[in-house]
Amino acid sequence: MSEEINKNQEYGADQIQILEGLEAVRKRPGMYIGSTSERGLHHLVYEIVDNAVDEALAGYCDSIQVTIEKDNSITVVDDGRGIPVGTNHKANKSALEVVFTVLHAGGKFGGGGYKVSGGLHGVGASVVNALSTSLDVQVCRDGKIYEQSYKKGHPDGPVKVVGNCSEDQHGTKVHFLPDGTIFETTVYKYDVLKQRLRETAFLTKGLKIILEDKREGEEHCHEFHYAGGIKEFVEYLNRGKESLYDDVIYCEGTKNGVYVEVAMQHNDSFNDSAYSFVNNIITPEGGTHLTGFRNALTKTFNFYAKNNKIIKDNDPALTGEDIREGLTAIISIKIEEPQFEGQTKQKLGNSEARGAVESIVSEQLTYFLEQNPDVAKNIIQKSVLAQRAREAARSAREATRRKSALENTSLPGKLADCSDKDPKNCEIFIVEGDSAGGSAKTARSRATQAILPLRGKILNVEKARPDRIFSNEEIRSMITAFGTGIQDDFDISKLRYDKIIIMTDADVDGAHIATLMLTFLYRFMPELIKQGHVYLATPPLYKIEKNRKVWYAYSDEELNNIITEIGRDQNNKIQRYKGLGEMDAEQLWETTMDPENRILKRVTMDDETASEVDITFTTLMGDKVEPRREFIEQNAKYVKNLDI
Ligand code: 1YM
Repeated sequence: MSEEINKNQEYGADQIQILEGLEAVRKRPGMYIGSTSERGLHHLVYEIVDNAVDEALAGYCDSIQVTIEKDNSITVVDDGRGIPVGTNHKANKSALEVVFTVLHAGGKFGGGGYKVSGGLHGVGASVVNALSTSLDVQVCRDGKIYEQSYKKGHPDGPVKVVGNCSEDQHGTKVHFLPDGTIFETTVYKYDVLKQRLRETAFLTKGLKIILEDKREGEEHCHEFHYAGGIKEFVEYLNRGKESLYDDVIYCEGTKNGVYVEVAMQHNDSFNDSAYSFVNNIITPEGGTHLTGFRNALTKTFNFYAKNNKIIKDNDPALTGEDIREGLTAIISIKIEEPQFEGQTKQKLGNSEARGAVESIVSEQLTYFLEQNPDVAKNIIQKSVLAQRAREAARSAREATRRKSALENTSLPGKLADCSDKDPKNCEIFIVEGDSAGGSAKTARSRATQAILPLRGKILNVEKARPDRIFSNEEIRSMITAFGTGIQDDFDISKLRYDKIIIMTDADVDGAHIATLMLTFLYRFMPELIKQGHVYLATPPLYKIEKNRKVWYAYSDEELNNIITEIGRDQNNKIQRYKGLGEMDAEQLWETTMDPENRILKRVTMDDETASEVDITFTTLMGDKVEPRREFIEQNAKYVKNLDI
C-alpha cells in the first residue's frame, strides 16, 4: 500500500517535469520546429513520418500511409514493429507515453541503426504532440491494439488496450490536429507533402509511401515506391533532358561506419546538379560528403583519361567543374552522429564522411569506367569541350571585368538609373521591348526607380554554352546593372536595387520572356531569388471606363466583378490591353509601377525544394517537348491570364 502511494508520488513528480518540458515547446515553438509558418506546419508531418522511416531503415517497415483528413488533421500509419508499449523503468511509465511526452525522447532505447530524425529539426513525436490540439496514437503489437490520446501534449489517460489484432499484425498509427492558436495556417498543401514524400521514397529504396488527400474537392492520391532508390531519383531529375549514356552510374558501400550511396548520370545540359543528403535530410550547403564525392570524381576521371591516352600527358588536367558539366548526382550517406556546421547548420562537418565517400566512389567508379569504355570516352570528351568553353568564357568574362575597370561609367547605356544611392530604397524594372521601356522611363519615379529595357527575347541559358552567355549583350547589361557579379563572384552586399522587377506583357510571349529571365537569375544568381529580391510586375488585362471614371481589371474574373458592380451599360468602354506598349506612361504608372497601387508577385524558392525548381526550369526551357507540354497542361490552372 505504502509502495503504491510512493509510486504515485514519483509519477506526480515526473509529470510536473514533463509538463514543463512540453510547455516550453508551446512557448517557443520556433525553436523546436523551425517556425510556426506553413513550413513548420508541414514539418509536423515529417517528424512523425521520419520515425516510421527509421523503422523502415532498421528493416522492419515496408509501407507508410499519410492522409490529409477532411479537417486538415493528419494520419500516418506504418507497418513496422509498433512503438514499444511496455514500462520504461527509468520513467516508470509506458515507453509509448515517454515517446510522446518527453522532449527529445525520439532516440533509440538502445540498439544501433541510423536515425533519420537526428537531423535539422528532428525532435520527434513529443514536439508534434505539444503543438497539436489533439493527438491519438494506436499501436498494434502482440495481438493487441493499444491506444493513448492527448490534448496539447497532455495524456487523457494511461495507455489502454482497446481491441485485438491478429498475432502477425503490427504497426503504428498516429493521428493529430495541429493547434490553430500556434500555427499561422493550419491548411496543408498537398504538393508540398507530395514532393517531400517522393524524395523520402527515393532515398529509402523499396519503401512504399502513399499520400492521400481526403479534403472535399481536393481528393488526390499518389504512391511512391522505388526499387532502384536514388538511381531512379537521378532518372527522375534527368527526365526532360537528353542523357549522355543509358546507365545511371551507381556506387554503394560502408566505410568507417559511414554508409554511402551515390548515383549519377550526365545529360547534355551545362549544369551541375548535385543533391547531397545525410540521413535522408538534404544538405543544401553540402559538406564533407560532397567534397569527398567531387575529389573522387576529379581524380578518377583524370587518372582514367591519362592512362587510356584520351588526354595527353602534357595536356592540362580536367577540372572538377569540367567533369561535372551536365552531371546530375545524388550523394546520400547514413551516419550515426552527424555534425552540422555553418550559419544555418546545413553543411556536414564529419571528416570521416569525406574519406568514406572518396574511397568508395573512386574504387567503384574506376571499375565502372574500365567496364564501360564507351561511356568513359563519352564523358571525357564532353569534359574536354567544357574545358575549352571554360577557357573562352574566362576570356569573355575578363574582358567584361576589364571594361568595367577601365570605364568608370560601366553601367549599360540603355539603363535609366535612379538618383537615390541607397539600394534599400531602389528598384529596377527589367522591361520587355524598347517602346514599353520608353513609357516606363517617362512614367517612373526617378529617385528610386531604374529602368532597363531589353530587346526581344533574352538568351535561353539552359541551351547555351557559358561563352555565348557571357557575350550576350542583354545578359551583360543585367549583370552590370545589378552589381552583384555572378556565380562564385556573387556578392549580395553589392546589390544596387532592393527589388528586381520583371515587367513583361500579360500574354504567352511575356510569360516566356519572364521565364527566360528567371532561368537566368536562377542559374547565375540564385541568392537573389532565395533572399526574395525578385518580383514579377502585374500589368492589367482590361481598362473599363464609365462616365469618365476608370477601373482596371487584372483577370477575367475581376472584369466580371467590376461589370456586375457598375452595371452593364451601353456607354461602358472596355479596352483589352495586349501589351505594355499599348499603355501610355500615365496608365503604366497608375496600374503597374506605382508602389501605392501596383500588384507585385514575389518569386520564391527554398532550399528544400531546390531539386523540384531545377526540374521546372529544365522542363520549360530544355529540349524535350513532351514533358514541357505535360507540365504546361498540369499547371495551366495556375496560370491566370493565359492568352492564346
Ligand atoms: C506513424 C509513426 O513512430 N513508428 C515506429 C516508431 C518506433 C518503433 C517502430 C520502434 C523502435 C524500436 C523498437 C527501437 C519507435 N520506438 C521508439 C522507442 N510511426 C512510428 N515504429 N521497436 C519499435 O528503436 O528500438 C521511438 S520511435 F523509443 F520507443 F523505442
